[in-house]
Amino acid sequence: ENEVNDDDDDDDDDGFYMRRCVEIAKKAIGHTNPNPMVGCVIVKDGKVVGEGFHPKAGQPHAEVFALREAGDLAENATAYVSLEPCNHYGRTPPCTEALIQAKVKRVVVGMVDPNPIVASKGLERLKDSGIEVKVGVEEELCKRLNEVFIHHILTRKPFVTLRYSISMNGNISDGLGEGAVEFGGYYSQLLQEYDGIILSSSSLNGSSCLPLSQEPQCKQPKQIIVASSSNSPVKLPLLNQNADNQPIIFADKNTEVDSGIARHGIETVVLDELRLGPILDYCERLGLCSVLLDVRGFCGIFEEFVKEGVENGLLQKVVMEVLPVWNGSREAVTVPAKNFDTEVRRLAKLQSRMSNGNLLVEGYF
Ligand code: AOF
Ligand code: ZN
Repeated sequence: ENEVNDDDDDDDDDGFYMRRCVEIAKKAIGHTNPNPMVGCVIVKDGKVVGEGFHPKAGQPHAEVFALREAGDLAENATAYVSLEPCNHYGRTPPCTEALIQAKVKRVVVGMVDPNPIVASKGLERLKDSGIEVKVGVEEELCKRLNEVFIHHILTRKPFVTLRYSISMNGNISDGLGEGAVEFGGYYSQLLQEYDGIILSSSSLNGSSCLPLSQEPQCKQPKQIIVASSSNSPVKLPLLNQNADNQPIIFADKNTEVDSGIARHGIETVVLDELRLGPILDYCERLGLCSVLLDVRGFCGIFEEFVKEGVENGLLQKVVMEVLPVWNGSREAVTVPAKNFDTEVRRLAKLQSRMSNGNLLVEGYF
């Protein structure tokens, strides 16, 4: 017979409050890099007495805000944190000391901090001071929340997601599905999440503006425009009118770039050979921790990028939108797959959901 005990109830509660941590951590989506998104909830006698999240690098950590709100009620309370509390002096002092000083009784942690300067030292410090510590509650959820942070802190390379839309017969579509850029649409969410977006100049020609998020006052990713000489010339009207978020253009020696672009102070980087690797290195130097490789109709250069990205392990994730259309046009193209070094590669953690009548499928390389 199954025994039901108090421990099981505790586990349920722990999961509940940890999911709340993740929910509030997401309030800072797109704003914390290079830091993680972290949420903290302080619970005393079954009641939430404090909540906090990390808003931005340089600002206090989640625990600090939650402890401030809880005040004296933090004594003998349980603190839930989606990421192991830090034990180092960085831009801010250690959260372990703040928790110890506040005399919390128990700390429940979603995941160990992969940052080598923290990596379990925070947990040890808490245990050494007599606090009860539990680790790994809703761990998968917490890891997904910080997939960019985990990858970036361990590799010092941007987390790269390949995004495209396809028809039911497997052709790449140059349009986005309905509702994708609307408030709450999946594409508009991606734009909020990612630090940078790589687009081909050919996918922009003809459109009067870049596919920016339509959400008011939200952050926009840095736009990286790849202008291969095999595509049409890059023209000025396509560029962003917003002076503090100008795009960067990557061109090859033969690309025709409108002279007005330089006059407007828009940076153009000329590479001998347009390759994904060097562009991502440049993104890293700009401080972009995550980059969306946004494919709108396959042009030659993006075909090369996908091949290079898959073969050299530069891509981490795929987001594919399946549109309810059959594309039988002459120009229809498919996702490049032939002549890859590795013939079949299994993606991990496949997930799918509907978004405005379109099917979204995500997976990890
Ligand atoms: C936490 N809670 O809310 C955050 C943590 O430069 P600092 O002081 O902001 O430290 C950044 C590092 O601290 C970051 O790389 C990560 O390891 C940890 N972030 N830790 O306990 C938080 N943002
Ligand atoms: Zn901290």
